[in-house]
Amino acid sequence: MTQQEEFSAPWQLRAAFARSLSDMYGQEVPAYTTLLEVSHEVNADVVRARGADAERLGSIDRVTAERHGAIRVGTPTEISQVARIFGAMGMHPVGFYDLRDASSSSVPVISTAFRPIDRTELARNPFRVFTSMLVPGDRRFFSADLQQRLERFLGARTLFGPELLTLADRAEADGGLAAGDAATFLRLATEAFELSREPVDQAWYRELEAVSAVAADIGGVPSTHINHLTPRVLDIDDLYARMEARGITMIDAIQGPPLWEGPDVLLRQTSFRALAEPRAFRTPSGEVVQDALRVRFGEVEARGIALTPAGRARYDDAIVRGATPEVWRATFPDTEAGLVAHGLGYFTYEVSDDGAMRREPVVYEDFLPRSAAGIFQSNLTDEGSKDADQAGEERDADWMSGAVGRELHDPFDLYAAQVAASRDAAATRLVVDPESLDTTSVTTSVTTPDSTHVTTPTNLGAQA
Ligand code: OOG
Ligand code: NI
Repeated sequence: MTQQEEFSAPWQLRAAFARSLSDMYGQEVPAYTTLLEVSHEVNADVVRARGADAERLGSIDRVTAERHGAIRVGTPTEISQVARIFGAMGMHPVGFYDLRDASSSSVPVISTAFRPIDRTELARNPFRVFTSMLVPGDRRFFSADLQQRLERFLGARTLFGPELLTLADRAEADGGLAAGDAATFLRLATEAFELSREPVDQAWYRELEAVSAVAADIGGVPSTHINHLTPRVLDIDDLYARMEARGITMIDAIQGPPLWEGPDVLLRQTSFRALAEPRAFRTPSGEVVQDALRVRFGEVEARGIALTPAGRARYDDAIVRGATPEVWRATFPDTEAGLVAHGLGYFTYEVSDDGAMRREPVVYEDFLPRSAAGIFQSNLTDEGSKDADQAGEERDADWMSGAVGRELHDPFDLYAAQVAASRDAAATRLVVDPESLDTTSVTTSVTTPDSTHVTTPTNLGAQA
């Protein structure tokens, strides 16, 4: 094969980067490898037990390769560089999360997620990275003096070298990279997220840690690292039990919706506790000593149906009342048809060859601030300090978009556009006006769109 033929498209860079990061993280955090093994066992068992129905929210190939990563940076310059690196892989900033208010302990960050945004790209590889950025100007956490020293420290470091950024820009401009450049790009991008072995300035790290362990993890060291890499499972309750049976201590709960008999919505997540990893520290007298830090953990998630703003409002309300099956029964219909009837979930429509219209749930591709805060919080060894009497610094999606230097996509808009596109295509197929498309008469498929359909007619079929 010639070099020319070995050109890597953005999705290929994304898939290769997710694999390379996963290999690196498995070497750094062996418990992650156990988590992957158990996830694969659980998924294989679910597919055996439930057959095609197990693939309703994504093919088993997609789910097996599916990961989300979490990274944390310090400044607008750094997050704009992150955006260039992920832009090369066809990943765009989606959503705004303010974790400063979502957590009771000290988590002084705001976040977005970089991910593919169109349907075919998501199906090819849905790799996403939850990316958080410090807010050093927030007086609830940092004094003016500490802010100044923190910003000076962050301003003086380089997380991503010029070669990596040049290759990222080239990939984005050219729609991919030739073989040699792709290999270099993937190597440099992976290295940028390895845990540094350089001794950490002890006094500086501990000073920040007293304010917030997250602030120390971000601004206490001159490099960044992947914080966790999360596989997707089809049965998270089963996974939780199997991990504990293997002697790995999990956090107390599964975050998000409870286990219940109705449709899975949004996202359920859990994790194993951050492990003590050996790290070298340089003491104020210049001596290098060995100590340990607990910052990196292993998370796993199960994904459900994306909710509309109305569905999300119900979710937000239900979650504060306690994520119990009773609360869920009082809040959500127990069938997909019920979610549709009440306008709570997103579903696409497709016309099959026999003219019948099928409805497919749209999988939730994003994150939840409360769960994210719960995951951050459950893995902190210390609450840190937060002065709730101080005014917080205003931050919103527009501010984040400016920092990232790109449009920040709204998750609801992306889901709604996907639904609208499917309705237009279905209407065209049926030669009707999209407005008059009757989506109440559908066939509920129990398989993925690209496999053979076993269908349960719920109504009359085609509207021709
Ligand atoms: C990010 C925590 C949020 C999730 O899955 O909700 C997150 C972090 O720990 O940096 O990854
Ligand atoms: Ni996560």
